[in-house]
Amino acid sequence: MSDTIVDASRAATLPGLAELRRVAIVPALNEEHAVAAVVAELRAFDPGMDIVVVDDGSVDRTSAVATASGARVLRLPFNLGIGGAVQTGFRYAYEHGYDLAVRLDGDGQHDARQLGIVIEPVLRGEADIVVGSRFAATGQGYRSSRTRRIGIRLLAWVVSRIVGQRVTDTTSGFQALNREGIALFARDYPHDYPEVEATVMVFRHRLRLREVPVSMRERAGGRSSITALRSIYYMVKVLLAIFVGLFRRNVVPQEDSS
Ligand SMILES: Nc1nc2c(ncn2[C@@H]2O[C@H](COP(=O)(O)OP(=O)(O)OP(=O)(O)O)[C@@H](O)[C@H]2O)c(=O)[nH]1
Ligand SMILES: [Mg+2]
Repeated sequence: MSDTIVDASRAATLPGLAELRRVAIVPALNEEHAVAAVVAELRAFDPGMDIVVVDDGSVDRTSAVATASGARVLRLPFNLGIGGAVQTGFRYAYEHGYDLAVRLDGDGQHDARQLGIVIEPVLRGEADIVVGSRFAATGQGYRSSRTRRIGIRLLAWVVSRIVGQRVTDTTSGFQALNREGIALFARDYPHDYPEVEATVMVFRHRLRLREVPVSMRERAGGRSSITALRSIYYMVKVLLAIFVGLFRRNVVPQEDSS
């Protein structure tokens, strides 16, 4: 791991962060074996960051484990899917007046020690949304199945063309957002397989997106939702959604006065 990652591994080293109201949003579906470690890592990174686990209709002990580890748990009455779960987190962040939100998965694949790298461009006012990318770094990237890698590359290529900026990882759920980013996603967030469409949405609303290189861990346990067949379904569906989305009218979110 590089020095930069070590240096930024604790929030205390980030100037200006302590003054912000900040929250971590952690979507979790049946992550009873992973979620406690995620909460502990977040706490170790930044004891002043609130942690919200969105339990997306789990049938295991995810809520109980997350509560016991000290997180606030928003328990959805049934499975909304990742988009609905994440948007619930952003609505919470927006309504509770948070200045900064980070989002990371409840399965432990995102390493909270790398949050410093993801948060920094937001703190410096250089981006509204920062995405931790597995493919932005040169050299050895993230290893995942061949179909999935090809799919991710193709989506990144299409999205880069549409938005006019190079993006390498349109499916990453490892992110940091300022108030404008939180407001956008609180109001409008795609469903089903949301991250790709969300990336396009960010540009269409003229928010600034920046990628930073991160490494991600392999899934520790549980079952991946994405099989080879689903990868293909995902690709077709997301590409269609992007093209349909191009014809949608833009709704630029205003600060809510209600
Ligand atoms: N698959 C899935 N995940 C959900 C849902 N709701 C919340 N999540 C959480 O969203 C996060 C990302 O989902 P994953 O299935 O890990 O997706 P992924 O990381 O792209 O895929 P893997 O590499 O297989 O882990 C995890 O923390 C899930 O627990 C849902 O309805 N479906
Ligand atoms: Mg995962």
